[in-house]
Amino acid sequence: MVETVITGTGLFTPEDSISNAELVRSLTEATETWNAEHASQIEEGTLLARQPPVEEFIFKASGIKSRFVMNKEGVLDPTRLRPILETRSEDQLSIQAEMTLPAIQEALTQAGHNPEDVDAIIVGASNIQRAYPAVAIEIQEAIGAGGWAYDMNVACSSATFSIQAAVDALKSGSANCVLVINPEITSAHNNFELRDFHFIFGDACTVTVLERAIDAVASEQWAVLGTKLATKFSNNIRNDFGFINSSEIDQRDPHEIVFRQSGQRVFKEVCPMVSAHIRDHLQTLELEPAEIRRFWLHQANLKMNQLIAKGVLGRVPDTTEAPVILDTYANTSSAGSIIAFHKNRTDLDLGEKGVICSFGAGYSVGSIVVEKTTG
Ligand code: CO8
Repeated sequence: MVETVITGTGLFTPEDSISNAELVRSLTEATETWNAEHASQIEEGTLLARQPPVEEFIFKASGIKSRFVMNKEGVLDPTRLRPILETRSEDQLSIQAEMTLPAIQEALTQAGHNPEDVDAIIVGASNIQRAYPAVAIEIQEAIGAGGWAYDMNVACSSATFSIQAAVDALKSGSANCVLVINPEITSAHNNFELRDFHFIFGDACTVTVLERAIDAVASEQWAVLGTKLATKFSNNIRNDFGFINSSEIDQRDPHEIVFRQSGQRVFKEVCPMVSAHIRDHLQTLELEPAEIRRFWLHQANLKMNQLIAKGVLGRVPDTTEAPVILDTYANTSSAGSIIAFHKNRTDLDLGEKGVICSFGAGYSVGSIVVEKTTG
């Protein structure tokens, strides 16, 4: 059997960070303005007054304290509530390609490779900045990599789904050194106008280097013992933004063409699905949950992660077993579980095993079981 290994990871964290208090202050002002502008309809009963956000609710409901964003000024401007991003010409590197470069450099340095060694790039993200040409191909050109590149989108599971695609490419021989890149600019596709959604997301980019064990030179290596993906259709997390929008007979409400969800339903339906998925995956690999030293879970909600890990282990894990990064990063969609892996793995001993697991819109669930083999 061809053994595939993760030989490096990289992380780009934007400079701007926004605390819950700052976010709540700006949305409170925007809510008061909106209610004043719609006072007559609210009085007539044709519109409901918007409720201002409550800072304490955010941490209690989600475990989030702050988030990083590509542009703080625009998000916090109560008259705008979205980032201010420059419009770039075709000759300039696009913003989504640009944010990947520091993370690529870090990941390749760990792997002991140069960009010319890379012969496949998969960009997986919840929101890709344009339909084509692929951002992955733009990155390939920018770093001087060879081979092939493409973009894919499986929402929050884009990293694990693209890791499985990379593993399959390495096993089949269609690639030798694959970069999986997850550049998430969630702030440009979040709804900062509504208190239910404004606090959930943050921006970041992760990169993972995968190759065959026989080619690897990195001082730290993680064997991929197995990958398992699953999907089940649900409308509970949805974003109808797309090229059809402008041709539709009935123009959509602007709130439909950004992120929206039924958070409670997602919570109730996804937690048992993910616990069962991980248990099944471990069983297939003839591993007991107790043999897993660490769970690098998707970072959407702290209670959700505790419930999922409890469904696997039979008890609530501590933060060394299931590390938390969403307190400072919030939900960075596909990047979340890889950020957790990137920041919390060096203390594991050789032979120790862990599970990288994502879950999100689709629904989609992906798990990658890894073992530290070198380092
Ligand atoms: N301040 C005060 N009150 C609030 C606030 C706030 N900020 N937000 C909500 N409330 C209110 C609600 O309005 C509601 O009031 P009422 O009862 O009067 O209607 C009340 O609090 C309770 O609301 P909820 O039931 O929604 O609260 P929960 O306790 O369920 O917490 C959560 C909400 C945190 C959203 C929780 O349900 C959750 O985390 N669910 C799981 C979410 C999840 O994992 N989603 C995955 C989505 S990500 C993904 O798959 C990829 C998409 C990525 C796209 C990125 C683009 C941006």
